Amino acid sequence: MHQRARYATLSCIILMSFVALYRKYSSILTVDDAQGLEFPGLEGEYTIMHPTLIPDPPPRPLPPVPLERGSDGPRANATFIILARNSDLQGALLSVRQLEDRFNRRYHYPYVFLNEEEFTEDFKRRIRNLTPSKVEFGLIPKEAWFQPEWIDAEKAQAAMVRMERANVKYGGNLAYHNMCRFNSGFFFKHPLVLQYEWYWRVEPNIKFHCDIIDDPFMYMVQNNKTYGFTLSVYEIPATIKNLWLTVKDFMTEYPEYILPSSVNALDFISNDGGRSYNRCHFWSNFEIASLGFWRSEAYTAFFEFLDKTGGFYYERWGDAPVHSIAAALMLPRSSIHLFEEIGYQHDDWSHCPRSQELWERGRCLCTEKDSFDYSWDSCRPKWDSLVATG
Ligand SMILES: Nc1nc2c(ncn2[C@@H]2O[C@H](COP(=O)(O)OP(=O)(O)O)[C@@H](O)[C@H]2O)c(=O)[nH]1
Ligand SMILES: *[C@@H]1O[C@H](CO)[C@@H](O)[C@H](O)[C@H]1NC(C)=O
Ligand SMILES: *[C@@H]1O[C@H](CO)[C@@H](O)[C@H](O)[C@H]1NC(C)=O
Ligand SMILES: [Mg+2]
Repeated sequence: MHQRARYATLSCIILMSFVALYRKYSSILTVDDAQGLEFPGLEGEYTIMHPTLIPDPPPRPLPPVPLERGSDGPRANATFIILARNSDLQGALLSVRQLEDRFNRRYHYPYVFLNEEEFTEDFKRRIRNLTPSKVEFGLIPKEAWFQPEWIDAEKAQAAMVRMERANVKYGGNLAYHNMCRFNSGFFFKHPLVLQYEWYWRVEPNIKFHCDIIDDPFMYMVQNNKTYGFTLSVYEIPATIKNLWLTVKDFMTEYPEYILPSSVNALDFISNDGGRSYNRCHFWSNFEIASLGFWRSEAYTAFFEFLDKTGGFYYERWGDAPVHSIAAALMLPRSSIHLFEEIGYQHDDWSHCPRSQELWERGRCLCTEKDSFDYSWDSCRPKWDSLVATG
């Protein structure tokens, strides 16, 4: 009995399955049913099969983004500055293309490319092809780039060999030393750069993760900001052995250029009120800043004081700690700005906006997981606590 009941149930299920399958597919098996839709004006000639219509999901409400923001409105007296070699062409193209797509197609700020050699015609042609903006290509004067005569060449060479052996990043690369000195003391004096008040430093091969909807230059102008950054990191100790000692000598000699520590950003770069440097610096591969600050009497004195010690060659001082130390000592902290909304990547280091609102508004490619901001060698927590103390 049990056996028969089981067979009966099983047969029943199989039969019902066939019925269900037939009902499901009979409509597409029957050609007659499919002859529904006709194109007006082509009666009888063309018919199409009923498509299986999958309705679109309801549109996700998007934050209001003024897509053509920037088409009018005021512009800052500003430019992009890209230092590059001819061999950096591919990376420069990628950077400019992203900058245009994410921001500058709506603003048309100009570009200044700088190089210690002449840019090739191919370089110029391919860059110009990416933007309707004015693009200028400048040659760096020799004295703004190469190791000066008064540097003891043997001592500099020995230092490079020592750093190379000790695996100090770029320590043995003379061009890198030249580049750091140029970016510390000369780029803002180049004739093509003298035409402007503001700059945005861009490197080849960087990434912009998000739409940059509002004009960062106008933000700087309208909010009385002087220096803007996205990433901040700890410097490699072996590159700056005597930098802070030199800075302390400068502070003793020129106290008039140093703001009180209740006003400046000293606490970002020192954990002990200035006795030592904690190696925090704003990463200068991205900078949106005032050229006037670097041209000021205070910064000129600062750069010349550092330069005459030879530290750009006898050590490997980077332009990032040099810029950052000057900004932290000589500017009110309120005039230094973190561009949280600008998703940015340099090599493996990435900044991605944390807030959901900014992330959606910028249609960012990155996610918070990619962000370097709160990893162990980021100075972002230091910056946060400085801002929190007001
Ligand atoms: N013209 C020129 N540009 C250089 C030279 N070395 C570096 N640069 C540029 O200087 C910037 C920093 O160099 P990079 O190699 O990215 O150094 P990093 O960012 O410190 O790792 C980039 O914009 C490079 O294209 C050089 O010898 N000549
Ligand atoms: C922009 O700034 C530079 C440098 O200060 C100045 O020489 C130039 O006249 C300014 N241009 C405009 C359009 O205001
Ligand atoms: C703007 O900043 C400068 C220093 O960068 C400061 O001297 C000046 O008082 C500030 N002005 C306003 C209106 O905040
Ligand atoms: Mg770089």
